[in-house]
Amino acid sequence: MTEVSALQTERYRYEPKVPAILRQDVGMIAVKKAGETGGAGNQRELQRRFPHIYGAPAALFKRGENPPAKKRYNVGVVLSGGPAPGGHNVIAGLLDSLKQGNPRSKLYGFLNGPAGLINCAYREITPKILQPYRNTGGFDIIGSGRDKVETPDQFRAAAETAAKLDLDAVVIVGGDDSNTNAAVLAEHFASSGAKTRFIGVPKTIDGDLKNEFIETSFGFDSATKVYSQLVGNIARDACSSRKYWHFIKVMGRSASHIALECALQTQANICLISEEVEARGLTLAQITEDISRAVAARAEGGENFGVVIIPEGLVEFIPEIKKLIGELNGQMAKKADEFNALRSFQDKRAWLGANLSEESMGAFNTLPEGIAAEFLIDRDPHGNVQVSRIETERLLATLVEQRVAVLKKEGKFHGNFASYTHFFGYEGRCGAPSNFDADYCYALGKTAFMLLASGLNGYLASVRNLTAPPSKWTAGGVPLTSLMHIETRKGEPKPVIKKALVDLKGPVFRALAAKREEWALKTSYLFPGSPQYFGPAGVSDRATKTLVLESLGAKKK
Ligand code: FBP
Repeated sequence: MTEVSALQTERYRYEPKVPAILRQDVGMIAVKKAGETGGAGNQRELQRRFPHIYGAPAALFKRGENPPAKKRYNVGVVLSGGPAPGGHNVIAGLLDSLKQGNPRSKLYGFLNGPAGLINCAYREITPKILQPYRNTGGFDIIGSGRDKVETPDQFRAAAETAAKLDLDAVVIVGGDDSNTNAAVLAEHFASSGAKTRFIGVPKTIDGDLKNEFIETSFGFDSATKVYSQLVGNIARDACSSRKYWHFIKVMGRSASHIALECALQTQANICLISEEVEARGLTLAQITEDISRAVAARAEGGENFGVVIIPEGLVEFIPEIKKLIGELNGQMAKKADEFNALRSFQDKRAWLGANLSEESMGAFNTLPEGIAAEFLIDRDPHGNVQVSRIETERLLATLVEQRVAVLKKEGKFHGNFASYTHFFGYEGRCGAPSNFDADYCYALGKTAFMLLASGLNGYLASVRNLTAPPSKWTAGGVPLTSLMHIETRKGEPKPVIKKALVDLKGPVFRALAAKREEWALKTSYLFPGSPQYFGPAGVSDRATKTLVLESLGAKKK
């Protein structure tokens, strides 16, 4: 037998806590309509592009007879985008329900994301194959990928795969871009009269796939617990050795939910929130000035150390850099052959001089060369700049160092400044799922099965009431189109799922805003410690501050 760690051995024994409604036999869970839905914007255009799936009602499970759940199904599953803790439990919930409904049903796992569906690359997932993956992190059971499904050839290939395997449904486990794929495929198959239905499952550590029906995406809970532990450990080192400022970038491609959650869990001195930077129109120079002033103020009290949390997506929210990235994305896509033929950074800079506006070229030239080059790295298949590869933490540490040197010369800074930079991203994406994510994901997998077995197409699995004990969680689905709007991607208007960014009027940001001046000056760190899987529920089953504050806020409304 393959050797496994002591924790893994114990986690195999963990039985996810299941919502009461999903504990019934699958044949006894019926669906009721639970409210009309529209889109997140551009309703008419969405209706035009998704005539078969737009405007369907939200669905809620209740006790009742559901004979189709007992039929024999062939189902495919795709794990898509960045890994998130709990993906294997989605498959576990899906497979267990599928087999409970009919032991002859089959589950096919497509390999390496949407590409597996296109290329008909798959493995059948049996209970035996799944067993060693239960309650484990990662997506390694079948791998993941970021391919965008959009060309006629890809649709044709996906249809061939579905026909070959006689698929009744495909479950796509993914974030905003991956669930956009799910919606597009659901519409395409419905319009061609094919029987295969598409169901999405809300995954992303970034926490930005949510609305009134989706309280959180899975993975956010586990990943923020890992990052908060690491930030807390660094904070403890900072106040022990008292000589370094730590600039820590945390993942979250656009939204700052991860940074915000980590700040609330650790009470770090400074936490930048990209959405606020954009709302206040703060330039790079102003951000640098704000941090430098905090550095100088802490030095007055002899505290030549501190912790700054930086959301990964920050650069896309600083007005002059946002404009630069927008122009780069457009030009690099429009003149791809020309740009890709350029070899040296100097050649690329010269090309940009001829293709960018003066303002954007000016912004590009303010960046240190190594970091400027990171802005030119290939876009992902959805046209996004790969912010995890831009060293914003180094950029800010360098600019603050330069600025405090000036303040020193002016007699406005009397301390010392030395910095370290960190990027916490991949450290948290594949950790063992927290109890919350293990339970939530198992329930999402069971929910996905009930949606497809109820004949629904183009729905996202929705499990709610998440701050209550799992037995009280509710389950159902919401049309994918209700989360969509139109955005410019690669210079073209495209229907995509709208990212839920940090709400600056919401309770989570307000909790930070109420304390951040105090935390900047006064060392008041919290040390969350490592994620716990056993022991007091107050520690091991603790929900994120984001979820708790948002659900309290929702109840007050
Ligand atoms: P998803 O939206 O796919 O869940 O992305 C999560 C994420 O971890 C982001 O936080 C990060 O920017 C991105 O993936 C990095 O992706 P990659 O590993 O492909 O570089």
